[in-house]
Amino acid sequence: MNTATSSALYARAQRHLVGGVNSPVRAMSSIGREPLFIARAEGAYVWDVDGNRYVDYLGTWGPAMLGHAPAAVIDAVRAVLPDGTSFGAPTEREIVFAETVCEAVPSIEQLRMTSSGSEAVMGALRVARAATGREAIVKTIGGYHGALDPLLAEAGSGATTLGVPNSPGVPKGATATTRLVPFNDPAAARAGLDGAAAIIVEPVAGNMGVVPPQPGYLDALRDACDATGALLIFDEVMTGFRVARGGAQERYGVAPDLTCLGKVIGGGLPVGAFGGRRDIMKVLAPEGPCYQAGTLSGNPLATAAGLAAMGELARDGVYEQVEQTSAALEEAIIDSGAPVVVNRVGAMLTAFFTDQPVTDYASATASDTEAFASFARKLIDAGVYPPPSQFEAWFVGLAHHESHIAMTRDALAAAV
Ligand code: KE4
Repeated sequence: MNTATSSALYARAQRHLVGGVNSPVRAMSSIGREPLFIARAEGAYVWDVDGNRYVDYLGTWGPAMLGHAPAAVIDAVRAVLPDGTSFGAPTEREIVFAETVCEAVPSIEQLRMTSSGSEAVMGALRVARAATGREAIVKTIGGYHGALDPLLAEAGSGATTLGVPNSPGVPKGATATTRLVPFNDPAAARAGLDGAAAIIVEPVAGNMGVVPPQPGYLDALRDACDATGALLIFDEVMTGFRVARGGAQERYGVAPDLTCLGKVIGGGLPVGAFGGRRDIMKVLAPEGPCYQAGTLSGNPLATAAGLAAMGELARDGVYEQVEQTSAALEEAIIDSGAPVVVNRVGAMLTAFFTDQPVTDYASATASDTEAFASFARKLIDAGVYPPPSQFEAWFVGLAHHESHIAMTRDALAAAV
């Protein structure tokens, strides 16, 4: 692929944008190449600024469940654009948005909208701490929930589960009440939950690569929270409206106390939301004393885009369709002969360059990241755009069809 224009833009971008990007993973450093600058996207494709077309499985890190620039979303935003872009006041569409989410995710009785998944997680943690009067938060090793101080934590040295910052600039105090336990380890979670406010978990891990919950794991977390009075928080920013219309909680039949959403529910515009039981959410200002706020929360364009996306995802057969296409992609990767283990849940999957089952962060990080990097670079050169990291998910959407899987088979053969 000739990517000279991307390269020139990358050089220029680095003058005034740190690292040339507005989010680190976009820099493609973990696959050892310069980032592609994208000119436009439509359906299953993205085009870079050099005019190269790629079958896209990055899916803008999850939002593109309908594919790119779906007519329903474009038309919905175009229709409301002339009415203004932000009012800083309540609108009817925010009510419809909240009703739509609560209908799709019954464990959410009341919600608060934000402009990103990270902000939704920040709000959920604060509500959990305010509602329980407790401070400790349990998270899983390898779980990613956004760039917020309390959760930019890793396990301290020795047997302790107490968090220490995993980034400069995160104060020790911010992670001092964070406890780290391995994903898919119910006993560790139960032990960590004594006296805790909550556990936050990606019910299907996506940020260590895709790691499904082992049978009974989510139920065990539910029971452990009931036994300790801690709250169960499902971070469904990635899984929400993706692994089922009602998210992982619908797919696995486990109801959390609080849920965080983002990505798909915004149709590609900046949206996040957190919500849950009314008796918990009532602590939130202005009803209660627990503070949370956002200038653009519930933005009129974002709610229009999100409602259009969720509306399309209410059609009969959409989740069966995306399940079939995702299974076909999984099969194509396995058929390619690449030395990988594929984990998939619905329309999200990861091909790990390892020969062992991947069930947690430790087994995920045993993967050969150099092999993945080489594979990803070759896929890009062959016109397929995978997530530029071994520890991210490939996203399938409604715009992927058999023809795209066929193109992907060819690219996989070239990459292998
Ligand atoms: P945002 O603040 O990026 O909207 O959401 C944070 C977040 C929260 N929870 C989960 C489960 C998430 O996956 C994310 C964001 N995911 C990353 C990578 N998978 C987004 C990509 C990026 O950081 O640029």
